[in-house]
Amino acid sequence: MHTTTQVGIIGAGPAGLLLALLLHRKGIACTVLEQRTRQDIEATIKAGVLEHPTAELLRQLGVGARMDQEGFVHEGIELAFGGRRHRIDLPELTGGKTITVYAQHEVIKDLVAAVLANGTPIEFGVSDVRLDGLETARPTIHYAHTGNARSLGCDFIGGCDGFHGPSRQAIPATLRQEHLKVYPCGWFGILCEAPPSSKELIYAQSDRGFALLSTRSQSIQRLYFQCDPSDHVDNWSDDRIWAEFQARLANTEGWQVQEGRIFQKGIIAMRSFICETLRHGRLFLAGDSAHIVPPTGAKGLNLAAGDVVLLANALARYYRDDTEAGLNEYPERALRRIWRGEHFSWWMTQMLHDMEGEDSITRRFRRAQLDYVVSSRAASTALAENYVGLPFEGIEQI
Ligand code: RFL
Ligand code: PHB
Repeated sequence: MHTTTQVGIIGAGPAGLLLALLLHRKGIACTVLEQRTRQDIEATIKAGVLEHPTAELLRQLGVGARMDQEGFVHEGIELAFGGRRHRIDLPELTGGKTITVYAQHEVIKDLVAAVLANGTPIEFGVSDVRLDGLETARPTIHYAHTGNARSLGCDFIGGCDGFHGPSRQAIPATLRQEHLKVYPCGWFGILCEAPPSSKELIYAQSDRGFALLSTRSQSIQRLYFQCDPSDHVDNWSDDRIWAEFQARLANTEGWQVQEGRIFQKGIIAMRSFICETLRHGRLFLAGDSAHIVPPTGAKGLNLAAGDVVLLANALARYYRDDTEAGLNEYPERALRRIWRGEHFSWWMTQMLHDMEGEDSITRRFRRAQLDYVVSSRAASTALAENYVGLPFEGIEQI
């Protein structure tokens, strides 16, 4: 079966779903193709922190109601080292901006419901996705659905299929400009039933490595600690996990991590990756398909949102003014924000993690940097303004 649309979007993650909503507002038709089931994407545990501009974008798109009801606005984060916590006051340092803690799979539920409600088709459970004719005016996405061969003819393809998807791979390797840094550590993440240990997120640096206390609700907490990326969750009993958190968050302030039943465990790798070739003919990459950050800066989903605001505006300009000028500018404009987010994520990571094989001077530099960040208003401000998120370019045109 062959169908047609204006923009074919591959991937129903934050990038693909937000792009679909933004295009609908501009009167541009699209179809979203997703390899997993709706249940699966609505249950996958990923991000938790939404930047100020991302939360605003969700509100502007009419999908912020549940976030405002069930999410948590945080006005600070804490950096813990040397047995003490140091608060970074976000609104005070950024002219009133905050972050919102609201789980990515809840954002996905809200976005899927809104995309379907406005009549944009999402085909779940597709397989064998193949991109064709990218350098022609009418590219095609070939795929299979419930065993049947299908194709979607479109004017443009939004490659929003994450790091492992086929879109980036459809750009010839000789044309792709890529940058990769693999970190010698990973994150061990858990979800547990416990009350919050702290009112705000704690990013902790210790002699045993990094740990992060985050939250999901008054009764569910999200915690991470730095681990060997080749380690396995089966090596970590619940007792061993809690002993590690207690050791890394040991302090002289008389508070303790609240323990509880652990119901989810996982290990993630950490890398910085950028494919600067965001456009190939009629294919445009956005989100994790083009760039990955280590999670320390809480930037991945937020960068994806910034990309699709620019991409939707460029596509709208194409249909409105019959010009490719906006589309031609998309890579350069998007890459400015992407590189800023990449650098911030790397900076937070190197400041807070012990890296294998590092020398004693590097370790001492880290402490000197942490001391400076919490004691200088200029340095705290630099952290705060990046953490709450720099403004999305083109947001006024959505
Ligand atoms: P996604 O979310 O990976 O979505 C891509 C979608 O494409 C589908 N797909 C395909 N569909 C059709 N055909 C194919 N062949 C396909 N191949 C793949 C996939 O099934 C999927 O549904 O990419 P997107 O939309 O670019 O969004 C990126 C974000 O998901 C990611 O950057 C964040 O989760 C990163 N991240 C965080 N970001 C933040 O902004 N704040 C945070 O606090 C934060 N914390 C995190 C994070 C990521 C984490 N993990 C698990 C990597 C914490 C963690 C632990
Ligand atoms: C989360 O709550 O999952 C989370 C919070 C902060 C980060 C990364 C992840 O930097």
